[in-house]
Amino acid sequence: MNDSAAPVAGKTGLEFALLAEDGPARRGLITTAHGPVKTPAFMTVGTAGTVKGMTTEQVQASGAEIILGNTYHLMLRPGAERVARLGGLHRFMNWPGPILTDSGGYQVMSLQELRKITEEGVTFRSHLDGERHNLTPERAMEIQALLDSNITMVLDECTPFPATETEARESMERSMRWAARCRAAFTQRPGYGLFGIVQGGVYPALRRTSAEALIEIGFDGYAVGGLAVGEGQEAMFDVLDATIPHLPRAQPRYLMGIGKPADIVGAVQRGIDMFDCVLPTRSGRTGQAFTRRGSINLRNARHQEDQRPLDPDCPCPSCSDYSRAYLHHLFKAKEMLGPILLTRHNLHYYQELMAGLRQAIEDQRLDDFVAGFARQEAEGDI
Ligand code: PRF
Ligand code: ZN
Repeated sequence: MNDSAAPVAGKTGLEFALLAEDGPARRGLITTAHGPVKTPAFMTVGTAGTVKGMTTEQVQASGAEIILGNTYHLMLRPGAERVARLGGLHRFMNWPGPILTDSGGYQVMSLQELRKITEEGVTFRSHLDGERHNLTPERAMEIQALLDSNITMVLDECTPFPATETEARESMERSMRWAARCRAAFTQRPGYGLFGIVQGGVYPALRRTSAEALIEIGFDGYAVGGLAVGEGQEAMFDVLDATIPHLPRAQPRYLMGIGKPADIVGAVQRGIDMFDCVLPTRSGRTGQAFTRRGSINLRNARHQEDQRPLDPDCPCPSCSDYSRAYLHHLFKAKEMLGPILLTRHNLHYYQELMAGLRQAIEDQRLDDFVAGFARQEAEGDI
């Protein structure tokens, strides 16, 4: 504990308590209107009002405290106004805990071929029925309020990679103008917050300018966007090293769309508090499992008569109740239980990793924990 342990009331009503530090790494607690979130936290992705293949009870049992929803998908189907009439996203999907929603800009750019960015916002055609839609900073705030999102993200542009410094600057500057419009349109409520998103590509000076512009506007937390777009882990860590020192110590930091277990570990060491990624759920559906000895594919023939659990050190029911041979069979037979059991395991793996990181920071032994993590991953599956 140190003198910053008392909760810091965010400018718009989200509290963040910094409980312990180990070098740049932090152990904290975010308090939302729908409950607390221990950090460093991994947010399970529930894009379209569901964590694919999982009941919310299974998501909770994995140790997840907060899930992520997507403005883009929910505005198209079933529609934000409809979700609001049905009592908000928590009630609609039976998830009582905190929800963070991404703002839609990133999903429009990555999922839509027919899209146009102007100063006003993004125009695109629905991938469902071809209908035209407009997403402005103001509408992105309105949609996330209708969903009843606890943590709202500003509308931004994830600058494509590679980009010249001029391209990255122009893109970042527009995202900063959008961030100011989002802040002006966001309605403050206790237990709810708005996060800004740092952009600037791989250019340290642009990242610093972006961080300073957001701090000047004032947010409850700060995300680092525009990464995991093909730059590689070393360049990503370089961007974090150039960005994090310019972010406020007393507020949460969120690395968007990251990542592999080793990416998360390195980012926590550098001072990131929150993550989200489709990897545990998406790869669970294709037969890829994350284990303490690296990742393995259950479709591989070497598992066909292997009676051992997927990961002997994992406490999850997919590992205690089923063999690798059975999981292999489910994937070969294209049975839906395969993706369900593997997604559940992967979610447990990610949450166990975060719990290990949190405990190591509390105990001031993060370096030892990271060394052990790397050693085990390198040993491989035996
Ligand atoms: N912006 C938003 N969401 C995101 C990203 C971003 O830059 C990324 C980075 N690839 C993932 N999700 N709004
Ligand atoms: Zn397991």
